[in-house]
Amino acid sequence: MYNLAEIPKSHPRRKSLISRKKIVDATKNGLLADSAMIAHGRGEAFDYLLGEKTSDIAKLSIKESAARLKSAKNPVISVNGNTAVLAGESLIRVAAVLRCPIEINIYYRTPERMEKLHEFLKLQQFKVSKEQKPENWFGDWENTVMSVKILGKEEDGKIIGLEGPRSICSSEGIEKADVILVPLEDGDRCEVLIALGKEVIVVDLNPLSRSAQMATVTVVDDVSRMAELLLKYIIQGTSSDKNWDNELALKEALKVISDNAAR
Ligand code: PTJ
Repeated sequence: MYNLAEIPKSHPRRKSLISRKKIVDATKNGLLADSAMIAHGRGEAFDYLLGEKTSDIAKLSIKESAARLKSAKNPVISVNGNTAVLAGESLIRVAAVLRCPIEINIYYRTPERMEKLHEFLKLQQFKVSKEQKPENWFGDWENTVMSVKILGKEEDGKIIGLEGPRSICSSEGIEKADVILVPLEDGDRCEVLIALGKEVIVVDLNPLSRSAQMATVTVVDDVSRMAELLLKYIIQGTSSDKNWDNELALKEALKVISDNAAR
């Protein structure tokens, strides 16, 4: 695999190559599920069709997500392996601004992966705490970032309606949450969370996936691009559309794909 320094800054697919490298390295380090690369490749294919940029409808969905997360009583950000590696730092910034926890919740659950992802996110948290605070955000950045709880290992909660290890969660995180951001989610967990009365915000490059179809708000965009914009919109402040029509948003995303394909 190439060295990042070898990719020219002007390379048209530089961002995509950097993401690939992150996924490859994290796989070698045991952070990711065996099928993480398959999931990433599937995402890449859709991103190609979306023009590798955040569409107008995705921007609108991110604004809606920002408003719902900001007005939630107990928001939580659920993070799996791919999300931690591609957007961990950005989502720690989002959690800091929202003052909400991050929960590591993985599909292919092993104690080793939980431990490694926890360590990885703690390191990222420390790194983010040393950065300049985001533009237009006021407060003590270092302390706010370091106060973000990284949950998941306690395994003291349950997602009622799911069987086996996938039902395990944190009582302080997903179990208690009213609004959950779950990038790269699996369809039946999304369905169960909705049935429990929670609002579920899904990020998925595939508008046809079951989770995309099941979510309260679906953002059809790459998780790393989405996370950066989400931070901006939360700080700016956006208002929620009480009549949000997710089906319409998904149709718009499909239209972006078909318009791009017809060019
Ligand atoms: O870390 P774990 O154990 O929780 O496992 C995580 C993966 C992603 C491996 C697991 O959840 C899985 O197998 O997912 P699927 O069923 O392959 O679904 C992944 C979905 O995420 C697909 O619909 C992809 O289009 C989408 N996707 C992939 N990469 C991205 C993405 N969506 C947004 N941004 C991406 N970068």
